Amino acid sequence: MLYGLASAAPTTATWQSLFNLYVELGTVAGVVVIAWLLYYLVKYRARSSMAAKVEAKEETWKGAVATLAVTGTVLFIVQFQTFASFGLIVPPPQALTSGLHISVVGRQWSWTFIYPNGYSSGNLTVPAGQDVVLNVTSRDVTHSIFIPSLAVGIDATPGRNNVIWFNQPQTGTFVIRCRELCGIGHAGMFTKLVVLTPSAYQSWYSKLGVAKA
Ligand SMILES: [Cu+2]
Repeated sequence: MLYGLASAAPTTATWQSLFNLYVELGTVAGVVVIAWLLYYLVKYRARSSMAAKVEAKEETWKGAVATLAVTGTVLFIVQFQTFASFGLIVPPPQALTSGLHISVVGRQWSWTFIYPNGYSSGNLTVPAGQDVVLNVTSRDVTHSIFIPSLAVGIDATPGRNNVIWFNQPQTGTFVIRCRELCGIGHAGMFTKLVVLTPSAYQSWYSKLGVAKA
């Protein structure tokens, strides 16, 4: 729990473990590189003898080979997780067939959520424990919808329909914000996700005024 993720949803946990792995590898790489620098700083401190200069020149090649080896090893390790993570944002078949589909339109500087019955709102309200599929686009410039505590987000691109999904098992209220700099009102482009119990959601949804077609 590095920055307080609220959700126990499976995709959120996977993102968190991926994030933790990158932090751990980055920490190891940082410690190795800085220790190496300090070692060389002492070992090859200014000396005037020719033998020391020749030795330093030979060591440069060793350093280059070692750097490539470390970089290659780290890339080899992270490629598996990186490629696996690409599949995380793709909704599984059951989410596409039986999930709650909501259209999301970004504009400077607000979000609109359109429900299956045509009702639209500036907030997102969903039932807990259900797959929610967001079909995201933009009316003007590129935005990016982001729910930090669920580790869910995708770009809102004009002329495109980008799909993201989540399943939040617990009720609560979460911040939704834009994470793509989109103009002078960008910082204020946030709203809320309200996760209700399934029965509370049903009674909320059944009372909605349906927008005129
Ligand atoms: Cu924006």
